[in-house]
Amino acid sequence: MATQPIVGIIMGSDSDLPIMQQAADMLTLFNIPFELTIVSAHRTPDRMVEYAKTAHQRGLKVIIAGAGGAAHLPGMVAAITSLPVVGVPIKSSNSVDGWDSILSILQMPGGVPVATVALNGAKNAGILAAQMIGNHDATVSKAMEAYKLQIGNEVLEKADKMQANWPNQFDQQS
Ligand code: RP5
Repeated sequence: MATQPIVGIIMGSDSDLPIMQQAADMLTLFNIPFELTIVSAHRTPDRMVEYAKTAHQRGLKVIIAGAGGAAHLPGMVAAITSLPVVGVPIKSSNSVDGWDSILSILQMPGGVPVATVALNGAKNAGILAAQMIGNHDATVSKAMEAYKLQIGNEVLEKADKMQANWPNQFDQQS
């Protein structure tokens, strides 16, 4: 496994880490080297610009950016870099109800997309980034196929257990 980070995980505050950690966990599962740090659009704007400007030349292929409330980090990073940006809306202490974070990240103008996952959906952000990497990495792609099979099998096992308790409710085995 290469040790040079190819995915950047950034977040507006350390208070976002319990959610953003889930993206890191998925990248770890797929053996994808990543870096992880705090970059705040509002509190460290120069650091944000520097991070986004240098991300490509530093070898990153995808950026996962999470923020809550007036969540400008993913969109502003996407405005600066040519890399794909996956945005994670976070329900934070300054969120009204989470919709503020979602809409701040989702409703980007034409020309500057952010691939926005669900509220607190950092797990899916990690998987989406891994899928992007898998386009050019057969090992990651195979691991992704195995992961999909595994989560499907987990559902089938649960269905079998449910069937045991409710035997006459559904008899299809697929
Ligand atoms: C956002 O404000 C951060 O991304 C975080 O979700 C939220 C609250 O930040 P803290 O006040 O906890 O540092 O910029």
